[in-house]
This record gives sequence, structure tokens and C-alpha cells, in this order.
Amino acid sequence: MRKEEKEFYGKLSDNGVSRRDFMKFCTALTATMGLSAAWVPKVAEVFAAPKQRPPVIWLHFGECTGCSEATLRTMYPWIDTLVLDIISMEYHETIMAPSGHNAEDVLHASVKKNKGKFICVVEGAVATKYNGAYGKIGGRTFLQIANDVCKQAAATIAIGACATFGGVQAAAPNPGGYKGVGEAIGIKTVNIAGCPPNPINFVGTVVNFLLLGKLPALDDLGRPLFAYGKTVHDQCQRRGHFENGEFVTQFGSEEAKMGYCLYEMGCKGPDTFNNCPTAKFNDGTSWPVEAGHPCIGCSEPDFWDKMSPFFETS
Ligand code: FSX
Ligand code: SF4
Ligand code: F3S
Repeated sequence: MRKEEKEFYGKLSDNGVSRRDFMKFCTALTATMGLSAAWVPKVAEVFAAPKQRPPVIWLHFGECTGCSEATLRTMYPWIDTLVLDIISMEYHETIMAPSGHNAEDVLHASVKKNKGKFICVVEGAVATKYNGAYGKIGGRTFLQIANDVCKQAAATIAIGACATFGGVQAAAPNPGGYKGVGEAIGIKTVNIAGCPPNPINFVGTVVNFLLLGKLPALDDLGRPLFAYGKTVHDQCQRRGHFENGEFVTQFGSEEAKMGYCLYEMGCKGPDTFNNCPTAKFNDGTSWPVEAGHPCIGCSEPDFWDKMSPFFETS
């Protein structure tokens, strides 16, 4: 084992994380990325002995910060350390120390220094009507900031329903003309859809880039195929009940307790592409349907308008 790997495992164990826990995480991540088990040691190496630390500038526009929360906290308590070790987080309003003018200075300096080399992560939707007047930071509109920053990045990753397709801000009547960042400024983005998305799909995209030197293959909506290649319905543990015509028609009923299919309760799993049933949330604990709630289609464009009413069949 190389010196830096030894140090890495020492650091993990100081944080109460065993090598076994870490390998479990790498195995889950490798499987989610659609790679064979033979890749697990290589994936572990990306964290244990990072070869390059790409600069990342993380922007916030119209959103709830749930995507940052999901990425930095809930998956594994120590994921934030891992993620921050493999990238160089240059700017992120929620976790950086500077504020006000100092924060603005950090952003400008970092874009200048890393021009053409940094990965821009965008969280939140961009207001486009009235020259973007519905959303501003430090006197500049989201639209101006996105145009200035994203267009100088090596790649832009849109994280969450808001940054990818506009999210709740873009729901009718959408007075501010909110859009996903790609559509708002006319660039191609990698879209990690979901409200919030599963952090493992974001981490998988970054690790794919570090391991294979390229971004993952995408569907026609810009979503990585490894995560959004199949419908929720096709991977759902309740699918057998669907095929047998065994449905829940009331929450709290015997059928609900028996884990019957939630289609009659409005489940949008058949129209929704995401890996929730296999990747699950919170360290593989559960996902909406497993917890008894129908899928509301949160990884699909315009789901607030197109998938609602959420508790009725479409
Ligand atoms: Fe949007 Fe992120 Fe929904 Fe929130 O910030 S995807 S509102 S859960 O989390 O952008
Ligand atoms: Fe499909 Fe939803 Fe039924 Fe699962 S609960 S089988 S996703 S309709
Ligand atoms: Fe979203 Fe449906 Fe998964 S609501 S979190 S895509 S189960």
C-alpha cells in the first residue's frame, strides 16, 4: 500500500469509518455506475490516492439547497470529506467561509484562474424573463452569473430538478420565466435529475470523470444513462404486485401494509426514469415507494405540472 493510501485509511479510521465500510461504499458506487466488480479497487483508488483534483465552482440559483444537503450530509456521514478530497471546491456559498464582497472576489478570481479547466456545478433554476430580474445575487442576475461562469467551464453539471429542468420555480404560471440552466443560457449540461437527486448519481458522475477521463454517456435529456437508463417501475420491488393486479387503494389499509403496488395511489414510476429502487437513499436505507409513498416523478422535466395531481392516476 502506498504512503498516501495508508494515510487515507488512517484518516478514515480516525473518523470512525472502517476499511470495510469504505469498500462497501465503493462497491455500491461501482455497481451504480454500471461497472463490473473488477473496477472496485480502481474506484477506491480515486478516493484513496487522488491523481488530480479538478477545481469545482458550485453555483446556487433558485432552489432550496436540498441538493447540497443531500450530497454533503445524508448519504454517508463522511461523504463530505471524501468528496472534498477528490475535488478542489473553489466556491460553494453554503460551505465556504467568506461572505459578501469577499465571496464575490473568490468567485471572480477562481473563474479567471481556472478558465476552461474547472467543473461548474449548478444548483437551482435561472430566471429568464425581464432580463432575469426575478433572481439576483450581489446585484447581478442569475442569468448574468450563469452566462459569465458556466460558459468558461470545462463542463457544467446541473444538479437537481431545478438546475436541470427548472423545478418548482418553473411550475405554472412561472412569472419569472425560470428555466434549467442549460436551456436558460443555451449550453449542454450533464443533468443529475431529481428533487433532490440521489447523491450517489452525482458522485458516480464525478468518479466516472476522474477514473475514465470523460463524462458518462447521457440520454436525450442529458441524464447519465447509468442512473436514468431504466424506469422506476422496471426496477421496483412491488412490480410483482402490479403484474398480479394487487393494488393499494387507500393509505393505511391492509393492502398498503402488505406492500401492494401504489399505481392506484398515483404512482408515476412507469413514466419516470431513475435508479431509486436499486441505489436507494440514505446509505441504501430506503426510497419513496419502499417507504409507502407513490413516486411523484421528480426526475422528469416539468414534473410539478405534468405529473400532478400526484395522488391520482394519470
Ligand atoms: Fe431543487 Fe436542489 Fe428540489 Fe431542493 O437545491 S431539486 S428544490 S430538493 O434541492 O434544487
Ligand atoms: Fe410501478 Fe409504482 Fe407499482 Fe412500483 S409501486 S410497481 S413503480 S406503479
Ligand atoms: Fe423521485 Fe420517484 Fe425516485 S419521486 S426520488 S424518482 S421514486
